Amino acid sequence: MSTRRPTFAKATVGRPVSATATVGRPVLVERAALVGLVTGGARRIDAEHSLEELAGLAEAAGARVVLRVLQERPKPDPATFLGSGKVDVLAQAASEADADLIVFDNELSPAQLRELNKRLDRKVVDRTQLILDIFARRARTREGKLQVELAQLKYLLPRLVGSSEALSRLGGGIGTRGPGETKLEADRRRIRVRMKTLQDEIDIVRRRRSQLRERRHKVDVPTVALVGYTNAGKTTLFNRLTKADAEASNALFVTLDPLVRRVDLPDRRELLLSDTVGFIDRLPHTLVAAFRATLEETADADLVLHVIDASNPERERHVAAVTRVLEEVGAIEVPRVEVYNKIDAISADERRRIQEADPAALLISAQSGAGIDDLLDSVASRLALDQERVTVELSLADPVGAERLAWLYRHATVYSHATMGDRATIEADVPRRLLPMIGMATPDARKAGARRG
Ligand SMILES: Nc1nc2c(ncn2[C@@H]2O[C@H](COP(=O)(O)OP(=O)(O)OP(=O)(O)O)[C@@H](O)[C@H]2O)c(=O)[nH]1
Ligand SMILES: [Mg+2]
Repeated sequence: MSTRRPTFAKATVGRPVSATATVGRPVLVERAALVGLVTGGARRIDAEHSLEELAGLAEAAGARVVLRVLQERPKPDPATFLGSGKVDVLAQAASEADADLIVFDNELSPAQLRELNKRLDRKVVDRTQLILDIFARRARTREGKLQVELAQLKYLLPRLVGSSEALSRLGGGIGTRGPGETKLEADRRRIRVRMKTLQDEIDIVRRRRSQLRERRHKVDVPTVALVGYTNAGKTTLFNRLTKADAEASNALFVTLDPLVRRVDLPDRRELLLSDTVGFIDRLPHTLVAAFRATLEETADADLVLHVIDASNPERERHVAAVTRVLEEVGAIEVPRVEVYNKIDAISADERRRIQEADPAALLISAQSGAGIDDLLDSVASRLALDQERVTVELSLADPVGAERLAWLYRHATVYSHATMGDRATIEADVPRRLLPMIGMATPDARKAGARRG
């Protein structure tokens, strides 16, 4: 026993766990220690939430979390990330918790990764590698697999330099799925060649996709894309709207490959709805790049439904992360509706707060079906092609005025909103057939009126 006591708190400590795989062969579940850093200026609570999310990622990758460590430091140590002394303490704590895998909540530099591998004498992976691993596990389609492999190789390439020792430590399990061992041992040149091949194949798939997309445009069926943070409930909503049966579960990154299905609208028109890969805070850049083609489909949609888990205390951070990715893939200009899901799991007060903060927000429960009819109505009106730009004056003191204001935010696209005392002037695009809802005549009625007068 060392005389130095670890200063880290342990999450769970127990015997090595084994689970039974579906084939009946016992497999060893990797025991993971999670390590986060609170740097100067950052809030501890944010780092805690991030570590919590990392635990969800580790579980999605098939590991069991046995230790959590949060270290405060003005900035990461360039050589050891944690600082030399703390690495020793971590090594001790990890051995006491019987961890065989150490996961860092940040992206480690190639040098840090090498050093930590050596000093900790265990497999070390960072957040990026963990996410890449989950994607490698989940990719089902050829395109998905190509994209993940490309991202993994991009990540691996700079880490190959003189790292044969670190690489030889990689056994099976997290951080090693995807490119096989022979590829890991291959030299950089061979990896570059493979990357080029992958990119070419992805380009072919991508061209086919864009042809399909053009064909969809020709038939003039509007497309609506579901986007959102991982686990927000996109697939549950997709299944409800399309009566499909795609896999939805509480694990992170369940959906990777895009799905497109038809949805019938209440006004008898139809639309194509797509479900796609979820986003996450600090989504590895290699993945955004590899999944660019998939994500860019979003930029081509007529409407984006941004699904938000209203019950998650971190929802604002999630919204910000999704907005960043939308910007990155050029989808920020597409008309977007925020859909707050899981309202069955929040209080009435909370629901009111969300609605007050964003009058255009739609509140739903994909699980119970609450708010779904409203959502469909709202989507139908926003997709209505025959819109008319109108300026409406409303008295907010009058209940009818307040009701119309709420209606406008849900069914029209509001461009400007000016208030003076209790009067509001709204400029908005309103579907023509819905003009009577705000007390205006439809164009047909106006023509008829003109003929009479
Ligand atoms: N309470 C509640 N849970 C919900 C609701 N909608 C979805 N969920 C649950 O949230 C979890 C995630 O749902 P998914 O539909 O898989 O979420 P996703 O956004 O597709 O997730 P990924 O594909 O993994 O990014 C599942 O356990 C669902 O059962 C809801 O309205 N209320
Ligand atoms: Mg999903």
